[in-house]
Amino acid sequence: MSNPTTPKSNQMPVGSVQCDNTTLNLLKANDFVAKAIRERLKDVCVINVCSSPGSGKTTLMQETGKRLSSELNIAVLVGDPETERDAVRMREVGINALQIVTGGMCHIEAQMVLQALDHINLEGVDLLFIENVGNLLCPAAFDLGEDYRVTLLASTEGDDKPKKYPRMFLTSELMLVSKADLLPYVPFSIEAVTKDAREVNPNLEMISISTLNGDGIDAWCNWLKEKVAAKKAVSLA
Ligand SMILES: Nc1nc2c(ncn2[C@@H]2O[C@H](COP(=O)(O)OP(=O)(O)OP(=O)(O)O)[C@@H](O)[C@H]2O)c(=O)[nH]1
Ligand SMILES: [Mg+2]
Repeated sequence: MSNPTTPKSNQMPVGSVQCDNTTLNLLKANDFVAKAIRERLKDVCVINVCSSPGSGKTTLMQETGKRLSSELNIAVLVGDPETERDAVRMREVGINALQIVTGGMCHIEAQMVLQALDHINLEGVDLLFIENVGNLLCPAAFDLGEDYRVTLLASTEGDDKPKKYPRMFLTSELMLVSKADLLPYVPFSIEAVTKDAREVNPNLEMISISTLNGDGIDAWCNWLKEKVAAKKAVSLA
């Protein structure tokens, strides 16, 4: 579970120095709102789902909803620069979903989540996914009050991404290598990507998944159930 005393905005790759700048001050304001979200969602396990555009976030949420809705009450906030298409896709499979249209912005900010919370019914919800805008850069800096950050990296994107976009992988608890069904057809090494990602973040967990043939989906669902149970145990303590 992410530690609220070390904001994601302040975590830097090993061997780099953090400079004081305007953006950093804005991020400190974002961290303040993220803290308010954590206070408000004490009983809900919140997962911030990040990736490049098209890596399979919405498809995975749909599949997860289908598999877990009999056990867990799931809701989704989904961010996109334009359109409500992803929220519509979630609702088509019976998931309680609300679209955050960022108006062209390349990430979700905590204040957008805080506003959205007033427009979605979270009564009895165990698990709230926040599908971030497709982007491996900006979303990394914005704490959304989540308990866990999960980053998808599709096999079609290349296995060099963790070192090129380190902050995303540094600030995530889990990396999902998605579209694993395509691994036989693309030059992508699970060993290489895991090695690079763990050099960036030694604590990063990894599961390889495919929504097409079901590989890794049980492991992913078990991971989620564990995290929901852990959050409930903390909130009841
Ligand atoms: N081969 C394969 N294709 C997949 C898999 N998961 C998703 N896709 C396809 O990848 C495309 C993008 O999937 P989405 O779920 O829309 O991706 P996304 O990350 O939500 O995209 P944005 O919200 O636009 O960032 C769709 O055509 C999916 O059918 C998978 O496991 N294997
Ligand atoms: Mg999507």
